[in-house]
Amino acid sequence: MRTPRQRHARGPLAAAVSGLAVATLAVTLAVPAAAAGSTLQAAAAESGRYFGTAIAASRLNDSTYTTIANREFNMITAENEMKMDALEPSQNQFNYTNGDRIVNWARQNGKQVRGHALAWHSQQPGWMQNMSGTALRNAMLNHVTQVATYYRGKIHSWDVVNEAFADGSSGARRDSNLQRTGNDWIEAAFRAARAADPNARLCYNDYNTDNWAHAKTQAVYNMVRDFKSRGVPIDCVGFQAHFNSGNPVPSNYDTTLRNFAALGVDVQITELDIEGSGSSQAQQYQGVVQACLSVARCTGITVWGVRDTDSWRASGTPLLFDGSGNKKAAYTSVLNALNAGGTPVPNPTTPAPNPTTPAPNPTTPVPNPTTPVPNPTTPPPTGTPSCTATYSEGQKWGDRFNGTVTIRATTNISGWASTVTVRSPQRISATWSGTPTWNAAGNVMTMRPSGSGALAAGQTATFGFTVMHGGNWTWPTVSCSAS
Ligand code: 9MR
Repeated sequence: MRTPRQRHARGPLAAAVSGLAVATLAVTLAVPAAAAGSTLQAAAAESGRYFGTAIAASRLNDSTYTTIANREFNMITAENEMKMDALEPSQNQFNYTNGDRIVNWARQNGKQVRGHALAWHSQQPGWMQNMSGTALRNAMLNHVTQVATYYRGKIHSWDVVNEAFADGSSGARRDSNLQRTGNDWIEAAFRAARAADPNARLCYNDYNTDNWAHAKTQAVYNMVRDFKSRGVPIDCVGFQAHFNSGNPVPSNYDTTLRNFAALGVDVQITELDIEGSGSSQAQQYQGVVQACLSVARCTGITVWGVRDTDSWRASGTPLLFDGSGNKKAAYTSVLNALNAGGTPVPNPTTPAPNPTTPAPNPTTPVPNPTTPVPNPTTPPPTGTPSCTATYSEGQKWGDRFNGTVTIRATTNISGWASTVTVRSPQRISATWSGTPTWNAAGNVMTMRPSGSGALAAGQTATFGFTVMHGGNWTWPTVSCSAS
């Protein structure tokens, strides 16, 4: 199958336009070519998917950590801070401090949030562990309602119920205080979550459900099928995907994902980590990414931490960055697999973007009009900072399209800002690989680099965005100014 990039390969016109662009100082051109994504989020977005990570609030003041997280990922899960014990330490007294730190960090950086987790047998606050019967059922439903209401509008997907099935060959529900309140506790939690936040995708999330032949996988499948047939509000199934030598990536992983998706739910890989190192680890990561990319309703992948040293299984070095923040072989294999393209996520199965991208802020100053615009008729004195901006068309869907902008430094520059202007009724609903600000009308985005914007002459940087087109397919105009 041809990838989106192959479909939009450069033609003679594009080559000619590109030549012009290099000779021009500030360009507002549209070139039908897409560069391979140079970050995980950019590469995943080419096929309409997200790429996420778990974040720990305690590490948000570690700049190596936040730099990688901001650059590579556009979906954020709180590793522990939005669990029941964290949010409701005393009954009906909620503490959102650390959950908010993560949600706010994500939103301020233009990222979406997976909520984890509303109801779970584990990490319950002490007061809940000792409850049973109707009192526990009501306490659980109150927790679901309160938390989903508090975060309403900010959550892409909620893990509504986590890990409710037993391991092994029984195919039974896991015994727990919640299960003992009655077999319908899971659907009750889903209905409460839907009522509290009708726009969040509602997921069932579990581990050891990757191999299609396993009894636990079949049991979850049967529950989801039953929920769909009875109208229980479930939108997605999360596959945690914690792998190691005793629990390897199954060769039938794509079958599992495809069969669940065929029930009419999205599937997401929600906590991916694979113990190991080197090419063996890299190959297994590649297999997981390829499995997701082969299933249209596999809408995104989240790894369970940033660096190996951040992992709950640190000794197994299961993540994509080493303890110093260097990219591992596994990183490269994931990036390459994403860039190889896959089945695009079709429009109807993707949630409308929640307003998790910071809304255009009328108090944010518009791009500074006093910044001198390079004069295109006069060649600049050698050394005057300058850059070009080139638009490339990306994946298209019924309601939206992706675009990327390549910034090329034509001199050595210490920073850049690029404006992207969309036309009514278009609006930009998501961005990656940069920090956006907006004009008051919301139609002009100024994108600045998230880290240093320094580029040597000839070097490039890329950022991307999604446009909800509202029927207007006109390409945005883009320009660049350098300092
Ligand atoms: O990574 C989390 C670790 O920091 C916690 O100590 C642990 C406590 O249960 O939970 C870990 O995250 C788990 C996730 O919430 C659910 N799936 C399994 C994850 C790894 O244990």
